[in-house]
Amino acid sequence: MLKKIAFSLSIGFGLVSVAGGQTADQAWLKYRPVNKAMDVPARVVALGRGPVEQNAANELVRGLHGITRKGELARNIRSSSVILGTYDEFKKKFPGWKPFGEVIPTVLYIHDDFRQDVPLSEQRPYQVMGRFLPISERFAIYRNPQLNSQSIFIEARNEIGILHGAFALLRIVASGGDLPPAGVREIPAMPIRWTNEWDNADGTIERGYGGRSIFFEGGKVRDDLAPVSEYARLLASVGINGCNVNNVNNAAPFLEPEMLRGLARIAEAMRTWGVRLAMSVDIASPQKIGGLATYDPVDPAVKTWWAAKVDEIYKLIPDFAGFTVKADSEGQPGPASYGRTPADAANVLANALQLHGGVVLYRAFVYNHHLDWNDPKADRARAAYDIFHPLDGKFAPNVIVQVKEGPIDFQAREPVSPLFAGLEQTNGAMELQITQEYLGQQRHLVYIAPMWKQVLDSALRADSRSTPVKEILEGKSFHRPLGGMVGVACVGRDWLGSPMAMANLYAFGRLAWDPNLTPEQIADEWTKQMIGTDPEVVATVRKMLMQSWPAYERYTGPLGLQTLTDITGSHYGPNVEASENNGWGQWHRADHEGVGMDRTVATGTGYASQYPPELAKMYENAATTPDDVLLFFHHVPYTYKLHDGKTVIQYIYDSHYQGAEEASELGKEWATLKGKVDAKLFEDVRARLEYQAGHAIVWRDAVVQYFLKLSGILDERGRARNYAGRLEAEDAKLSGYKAIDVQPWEDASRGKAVSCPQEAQNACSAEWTWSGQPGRFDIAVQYFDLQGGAAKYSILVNGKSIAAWTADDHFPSRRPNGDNSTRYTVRGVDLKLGDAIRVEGRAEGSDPAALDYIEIKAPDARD
Ligand code: GCW
Repeated sequence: MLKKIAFSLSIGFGLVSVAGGQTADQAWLKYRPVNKAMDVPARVVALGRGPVEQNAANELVRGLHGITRKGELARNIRSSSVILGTYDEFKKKFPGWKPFGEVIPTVLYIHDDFRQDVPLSEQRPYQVMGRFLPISERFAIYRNPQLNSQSIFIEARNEIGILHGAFALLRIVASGGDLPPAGVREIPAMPIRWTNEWDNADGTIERGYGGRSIFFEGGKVRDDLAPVSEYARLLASVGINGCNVNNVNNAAPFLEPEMLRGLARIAEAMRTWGVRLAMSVDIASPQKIGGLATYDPVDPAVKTWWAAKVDEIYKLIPDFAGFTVKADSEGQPGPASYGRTPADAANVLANALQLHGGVVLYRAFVYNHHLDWNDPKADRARAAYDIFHPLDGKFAPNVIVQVKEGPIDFQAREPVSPLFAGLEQTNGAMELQITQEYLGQQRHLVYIAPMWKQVLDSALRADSRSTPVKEILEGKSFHRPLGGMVGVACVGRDWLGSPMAMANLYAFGRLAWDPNLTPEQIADEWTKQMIGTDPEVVATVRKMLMQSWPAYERYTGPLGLQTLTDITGSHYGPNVEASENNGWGQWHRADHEGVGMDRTVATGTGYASQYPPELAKMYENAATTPDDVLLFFHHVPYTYKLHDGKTVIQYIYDSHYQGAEEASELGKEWATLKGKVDAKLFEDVRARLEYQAGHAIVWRDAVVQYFLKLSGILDERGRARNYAGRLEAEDAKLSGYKAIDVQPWEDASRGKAVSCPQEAQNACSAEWTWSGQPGRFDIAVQYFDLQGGAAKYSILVNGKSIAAWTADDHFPSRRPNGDNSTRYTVRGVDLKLGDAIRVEGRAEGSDPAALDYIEIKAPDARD
């Protein structure tokens, strides 16, 4: 203990997190001891005194101390040490020293004026980009036999590179790995590696599922910004170098002077972690908060207003990274109000920022959400390309067009946006969603890295060349200096709200740093740091993570149908028709005959033609369109045969059954790790996976019974609407409970459930008599857990209670439906002929203890 105190004093911060505080070690920076850790010197020497370098040294000491139980900050290189420094510092300390294998990225050569002997910050006309060039973030880690073979050098051009190097070394040590004999040399693939947070000034977070904002509360920046520093530490550990902290919607108040002073504090909290602050701005700000009569971007007064505002920001935040803009989209004002283009708007901001070295991330998520759904040519997917492709070459050099990875909106599967290939003379960044808005909102385990990786590797074949998306973003394909990846994270005071979801934040940073990493590699790295280095744990978690996205796609919306969820509401549970008959344009056009959106040139919206010729040709024809996006491009009859000969309708049935089965596998795999992982984590993840398995059944049954009714075509395997062991609540002997029609109908088994009305004094019951074989069974109770109260349920056999629970979760929606339909399973119940099985429900508040069915099945293998 004494040692611990001495240690923490010597490095200036506590080892143990403050009780109740939000810390990076709740995520993957745990720095736990590992078996046979690599041999690292205990002494850490920073050659320079700069704040980022000092921070890197402190982090190394903290990490090494945790993992190897030794680690101290030292001033002199007496014995073997880990030595950190910039090139200049190494040169001074070790005469004759040369950088270890310096590599200049190819993209730099595109600037005729790039000179290796001139500091990056002084290079013009791309001065603005100097701050963003990946080369300023490169690092090398190696043992230098000429100087001291026991020592490890971490060298970089700039301090920020040293920080990346320190984290890279810690990652190796924490994973139980070793430094390769040839050392490690890394340079990030892309300059822009940012997260976007959709935090509002009042402390709420749009599409956030991990609690309230760590940045804002009550219209102001929070007093306690310790969690912000911890977040920046997490981001830095995976190479993220920018964070936009406020929502792209409702951004105007953030430019008010008091808020800017608060933002300066946030920037300060992140600065020593090399994470630069960016903010979202409302294009109408000159009018909304500036008192001007207009916000027309080409109006001289508007230009002057922005220039002055930007000056004000840089006085407070000298390393401010830039603006993100959502305009002319989903109700946000934009240049279209004045007949101006996105380029007009972006360039006004860019010109103001250019003087200070800032950039504009202008979002291509611009579309009309009042489309006419009766118009077969209307297509939201077309919008980004239709609007931005004609503007290619018209954006200022420090503008980056931020394009969502697919043409719609973060669905479980979309084709890659054609706009990546449609901007050859414009910088492009890809926007991904780390927060799982459409992917189970962190209640479902969905590891998204495999999807991102597919997108990054997608060959768009622009100009009939090899132009995978990752090379476009890296700037290689079209020689663009500024590109990258932006991840919408929406972390809150409970990080992402689920421990396993942190794998996505981790993976995002790692892929933006190096898109050639595989999702499996990243899963292993994360698991070793977050959960444990035991090979069985690593292999099992990797398997679970890798299964999770395909499973989710199968039980929600396969074949490119998109996530068949409540599009105008929660974006969570199943609601197949919600996307139809409204202007939002996420249509799948399912009718009695067939399903899918015709986006061909010949008979549809023509979207397919936005791709470079080879892909356009492939997507134009259903026979050459990959099955997994078939219904995104084509409207086909249910009997249309996929590449393996299966019909579309049978695929829909099979996929949902398979996906739900795979979701239940996840829980079984995790169960094998009992005793091998932290007990609290084990129970937390176990409960979540059990919920997910139940909710996957809700999804399965909803989509399957919907398409069965619509198509009238039976499931060849007889499963659709034949539920073995299921006893419907509406068929039970009811006391107090009344049958209700659930909306949408497909969210309840056979469309009906029972609900406990007020006149029943809140106490109701449903009873069934067991008429099957005697034996031991699992009994699943499917009920609706509404947020307006904590209803109580119990299940009794012959009057004897066998389980009781409270429905006190906070699911979306206030009506019983697929958002809140939940399964509780009692395992190992003995039943004999004639036994009375009763579920009692006690309503509370506006939660009427609604009940869908019970299902009696052979015991699950996991027990
Ligand atoms: O997917 C939609 C979300 C909105 C979001 C919007 C966007 C911030 O449902 O919540 O608004 O995308 O990306 O701008």
